[in-house]
Amino acid sequence: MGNIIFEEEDGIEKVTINRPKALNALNSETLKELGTVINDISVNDGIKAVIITGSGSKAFVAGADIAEMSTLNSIEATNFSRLAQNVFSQIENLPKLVVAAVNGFALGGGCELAMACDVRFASKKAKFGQPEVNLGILPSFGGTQRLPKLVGKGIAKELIFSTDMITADEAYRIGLANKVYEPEELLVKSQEFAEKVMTKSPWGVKLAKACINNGLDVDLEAGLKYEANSFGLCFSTEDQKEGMKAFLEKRKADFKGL
Ligand code: CO8
Repeated sequence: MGNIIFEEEDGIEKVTINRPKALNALNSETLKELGTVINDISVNDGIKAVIITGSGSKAFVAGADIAEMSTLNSIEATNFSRLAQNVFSQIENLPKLVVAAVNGFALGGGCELAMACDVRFASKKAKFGQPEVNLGILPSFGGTQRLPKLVGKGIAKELIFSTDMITADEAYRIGLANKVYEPEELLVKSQEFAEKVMTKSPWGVKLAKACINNGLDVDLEAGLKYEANSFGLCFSTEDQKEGMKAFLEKRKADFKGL
């Protein structure tokens, strides 16, 4: 596992994309390693939250690896896109919180990786952009689908067509970044957010996440049905009993995720 560093502390797994010499660009080897790490996290109940970041101070991820892509034929390119799409969908659908701690350039596939996470916390030094049309390609790690859902169709088209790189403050203004922090605060704040979410009901969080994700892909009626069924499911959990009992007893709930 040479391109990904993963370390767990108190239930939070920090996953660092580690190819600093290539500004953490995603080649197929790195994507496969990331897929393995995410798969392991998905079946490890001891890990309650994930923070994804980039190695070094310059880049989160500066995109898909252009050197590797330059050699691909059409079929290989489709497979490369599917590989990343599958890994990113796995991240998006992990039944636990995933924070993108965007510490520098989040370009192309890097911006797309950040968008597959639940929230994006940005360092003041971060830069976001989708520069693919400069290279004669288009965003294909989910960018044409996730960016409009986050910032709206018009702004997504503006960013993708112009390839403009935007600052963290601008990303915050358009709703791409949730928060902007001083570079040295970024990981601490990401961790604090994860710790806060970890005090909540794991069932509540994971079902709400699934409802939000699924709801964006279906019509309102189907989304509402999914929400009502998920709500019903809560009532078969100990979390729901503990949460309501704790409220009535005027104490803090102690959720076990059961
Ligand atoms: N891929 C490969 N290598 C990269 C990448 C990348 N995306 N980005 C940077 N590097 C490498 C550089 O080649 C350089 O290597 P070397 O030192 O060996 O020459 C090293 O990282 C440092 O980069 P720079 O010297 O360029 O650093 P600067 O500070 O001058 O510039 C930038 C930083 C502005 C981030 C610049 O590196 C840059 O523009 N990078 C490319 C950004 C980009 O276009 N990203 C989008 C890539 S396309 C993509 O992500 C498509 C996803 C969907 C594809 C679907 C495929 C089928």
